Amino acid sequence: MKRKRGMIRKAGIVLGIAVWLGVTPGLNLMGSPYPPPPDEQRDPHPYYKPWPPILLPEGCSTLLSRGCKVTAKDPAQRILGDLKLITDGNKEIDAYVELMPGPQWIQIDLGEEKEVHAICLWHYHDDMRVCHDVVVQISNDEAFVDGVVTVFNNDHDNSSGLGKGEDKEYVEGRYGRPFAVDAVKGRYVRCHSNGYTFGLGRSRGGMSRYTEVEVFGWHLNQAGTGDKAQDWGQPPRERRALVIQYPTTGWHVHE
Ligand SMILES: [Ca+2]
Ligand SMILES: [Ca+2]
Repeated sequence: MKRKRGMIRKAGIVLGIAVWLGVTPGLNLMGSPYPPPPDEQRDPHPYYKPWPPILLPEGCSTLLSRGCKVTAKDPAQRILGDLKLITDGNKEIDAYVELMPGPQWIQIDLGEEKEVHAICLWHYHDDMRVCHDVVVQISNDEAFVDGVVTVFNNDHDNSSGLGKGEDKEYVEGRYGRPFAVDAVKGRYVRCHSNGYTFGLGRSRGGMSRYTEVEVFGWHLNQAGTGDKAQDWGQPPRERRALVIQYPTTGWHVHE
C-alpha cells in the first residue's frame, strides 16, 4: 500500500512537471483555447530560410505603408507598444505591439486608394511561434463592410468567422510571412490574428503581437509605370524579385 502511494506520488510529480513545462507535443496542457495547428495545416517551409521570391511587375514594388496610420480593433485591449511601431520600419523584436487574447486586428491606412501587389507580416519572431487565424483583407471601406477582398487566410476551420482559408499556418522566423497579392485596390489593409502556439505543441498564450507590417504596390497616380502598361497595348513590363529588408535578430541566430 505504502509502495503504491509512493508510485502515485511520483507519477503526480512527473505529470506536474510535464504540465509546468508544457513538454508534451500536440497536447494542449495549459488548457489554452489556442491549440497547435494540425499537421496537415502546417506549412513545411523552414522558418529560418527566406520564402521564395515574389516577382512583381516593374514599378509595383514601392513600399506603401511606411509611417502610415495604424488603428486597432479596440484601443483598450492594447497591452504593450504604440501602434506606430507597426509601420516604423523596425522589424526587430525589441519593439512590438501586444494585444489582449482573443480575436484582434490592426488596420493600416495607406492614405488613399493604392494597388497592392505584396504584403509581409512580422508578428514576433524571437521564438518558434505559430499565430492562429491570420487573415489579411483589403478594402476602401474603413469599417470593412463593403468591397472587402481577403488576400491571405489560414483560418482552416473558420473559427474567426471570416471564411475558411486555404493558406497554411506557419512558424514565424525573422523572414516573417511575405505573400503576393493580385493587384487588389484599396486604401485600408486589415490584419487579423487570434493567439498563438509556442514551440509547435506548447500552448502558451492568446495574445497577438506585431513588430511590423509592410505593404508593397503601385501608386494609382503613378502614371506610365507598372502593370498598367499592358492596358495601353504595350508589352508587359519585366517582373523583378521584390526586395524586402529582413530583421537581423530572431531564431535564425541559433541555427
Ligand atoms: Ca516596427
Ligand atoms: Ca481557426
